[in-house]
Amino acid sequence: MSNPYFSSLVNQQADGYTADEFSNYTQGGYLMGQPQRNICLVGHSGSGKTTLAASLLVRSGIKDPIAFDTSQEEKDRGHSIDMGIGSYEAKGTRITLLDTPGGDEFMEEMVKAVPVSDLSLIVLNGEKGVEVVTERAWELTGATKRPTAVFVNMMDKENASFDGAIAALNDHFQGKFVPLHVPIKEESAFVGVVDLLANRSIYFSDKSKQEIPSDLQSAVDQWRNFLIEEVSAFDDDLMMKFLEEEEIPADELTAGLISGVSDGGLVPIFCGSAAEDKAIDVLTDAFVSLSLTSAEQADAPCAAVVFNLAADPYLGRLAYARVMRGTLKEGTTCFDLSSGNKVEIRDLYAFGGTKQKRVPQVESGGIVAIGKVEDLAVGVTLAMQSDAESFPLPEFPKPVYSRTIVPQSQSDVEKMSAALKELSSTKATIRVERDSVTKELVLWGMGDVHLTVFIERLKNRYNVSLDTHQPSIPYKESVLKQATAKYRHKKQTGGRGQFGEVFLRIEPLPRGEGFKFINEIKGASIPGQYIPGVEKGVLEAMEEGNLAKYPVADVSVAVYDGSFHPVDSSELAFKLAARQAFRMAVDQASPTLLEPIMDLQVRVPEQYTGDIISDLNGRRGRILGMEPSGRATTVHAEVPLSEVQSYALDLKSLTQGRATFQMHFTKYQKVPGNLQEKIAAQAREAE
Ligand SMILES: Nc1nc2c(ncn2[C@@H]2O[C@H](COP(=O)(O)OP(=O)(O)OP(=O)(O)O)[C@@H](O)[C@H]2O)c(=O)[nH]1
Ligand SMILES: [Mg+2]
Repeated sequence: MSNPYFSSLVNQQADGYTADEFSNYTQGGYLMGQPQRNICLVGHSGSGKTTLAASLLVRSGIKDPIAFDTSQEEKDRGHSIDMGIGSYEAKGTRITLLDTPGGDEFMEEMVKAVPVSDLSLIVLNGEKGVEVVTERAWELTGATKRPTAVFVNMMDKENASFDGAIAALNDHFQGKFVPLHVPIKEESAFVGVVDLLANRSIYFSDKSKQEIPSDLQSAVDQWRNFLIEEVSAFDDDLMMKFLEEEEIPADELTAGLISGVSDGGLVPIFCGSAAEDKAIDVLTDAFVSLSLTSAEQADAPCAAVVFNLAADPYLGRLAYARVMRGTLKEGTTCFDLSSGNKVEIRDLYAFGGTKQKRVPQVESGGIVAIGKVEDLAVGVTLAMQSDAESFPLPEFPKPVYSRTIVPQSQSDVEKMSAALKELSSTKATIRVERDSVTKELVLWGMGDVHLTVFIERLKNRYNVSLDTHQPSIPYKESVLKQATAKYRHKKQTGGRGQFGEVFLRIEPLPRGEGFKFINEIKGASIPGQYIPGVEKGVLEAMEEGNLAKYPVADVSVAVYDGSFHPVDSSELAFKLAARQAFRMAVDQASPTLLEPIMDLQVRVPEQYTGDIISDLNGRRGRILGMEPSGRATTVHAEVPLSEVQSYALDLKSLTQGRATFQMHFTKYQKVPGNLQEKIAAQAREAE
């Protein structure tokens, strides 16, 4: 799609990207045989993930890493929105960093990044310790026994506390956390760390100095003993040495640690300062040595999982995949295991520090972007064999917050639909749908910030301007009892007249059953050719509504008698008669309004359970059950949609962002009498 945002970027990029450079990469076999480590950075917003990712790239010699927070919306906010991917080389290993946003409404990126990473690094703000999104990150990694490590960042700050962070981790999560560092502070300055594996100090300003400060010695002894004890549990030889109090060399300890981390049992903790580039070299060493990729063979039949989609300003739509098995090669054809469709692998790009590079193939363990593929969805597995095993991603959170979108001008109307389709297809937690009752175009997402960013992006990239408002509630109408009515439509307008008479009986149907039309005419009171006219008239009247102009649902309508005129009757005359008869029958049948009811699962820390339940009661909610899960409780309830349209925002302020919830439409239900009158009056006013 051509648009001003993309073409301006294409021009900028073209300057630094020569054709020679391109062909070099296609010849070079850029990734062949090189060990790969994919590391995702996860954790709460503002803990310093993006700063750390950029510092690591700079450290490796990349001068101007532009891999992270590149979009206008990220620059404006100073927060990540999309997954950022950058890579560098250390000790012959290619390390690919997946930097994820820590905003709770952007959790989708974390769900995509963790499963394709060899190690997840949870970044903590050293002053704040465990925060809300730290908990979400832990659920995805440590709690599922995936290889995980922790980096306590911002140790340069005066109030940062490594001990506090360790205590918070142990307090919140059931993991075997083993510190590998102890920070060294002089006055309040962060000057070095004690490396517990090597049992020596590293000073940032004086590489020759190794002694352990005397005031730290007892803490170091205690943590080193703890480390040896925990690591020994993963290695029988070490256990023997530990029990017999033999000296354990650093390399044996490291080897034990690797097996402890790779099966998710041990979670090493590092500390440093991303902004001041302190103690982050050690992290790179750990990425190389601690995150073992499983024994994947490059010559097995290829399988790769698509974990991310992006609209690249220069290369167009890219599908990011991690090769799980075998080698993904340009020019081959794979199966999309979800749809069964064949997918031609045309352009493959791997990641340098600052730009994507064309490559002929990528071996198992590698992360690659596939160009020129339009129809791939996030989460699909591509494989050479159509019956290969797929690698499913965890379930994404479902959108819970909606706004109606309205184009600002005629030119926005024209551009909107293609732009919406292209942008929303890259995100699993964004959905656009036309409400069948209100006819409004509704944008669904995770919260206000999420949707605001999406709408800004439509403006910045596609020059589409949209206004938003709270969606109207798609009420429906129905009846509570049986009633009958008859109507004769008769018109004499000179020439041929119109005549049709219809007797209708209306009855309520069980909720959700919609509409049933029954023809009970026996004999010739209404000739067969006019019956479709009767049904059409009923359907039109149902669509128009009666009480408050909402569509009528869950009714059965029988035509049981009538009369006709041999010359003046027509399908149209019977349609008009049926429309009127239907309205009259509804008036007699206790008409009622129905409202959409949502099924809600709210997961809250225990201390908020009482508040959540009384709040839901205040929203006309019906509590269906409560289930403890760890230190949280899941409250299950049914609540009318009109009461939870801004629940995503309200729940955040009720619980300081500590709760999460899922919500989906479950059924229509009668609106209580007092409210029904109010809604009907509003609908009449709006006309
Ligand atoms: N003093 C100090 N500040 C830091 C450090 N690391 C990051 N910061 C600052 O903290 C702020 C947030 O850093 P980011 O790297 O954007 O945080 P993030 O985790 O990527 O945040 P999200 O993208 O919102 O999830 C920035 O102003 C950084 O400069 C650190 O080690 N020390
Ligand atoms: Mg960030």
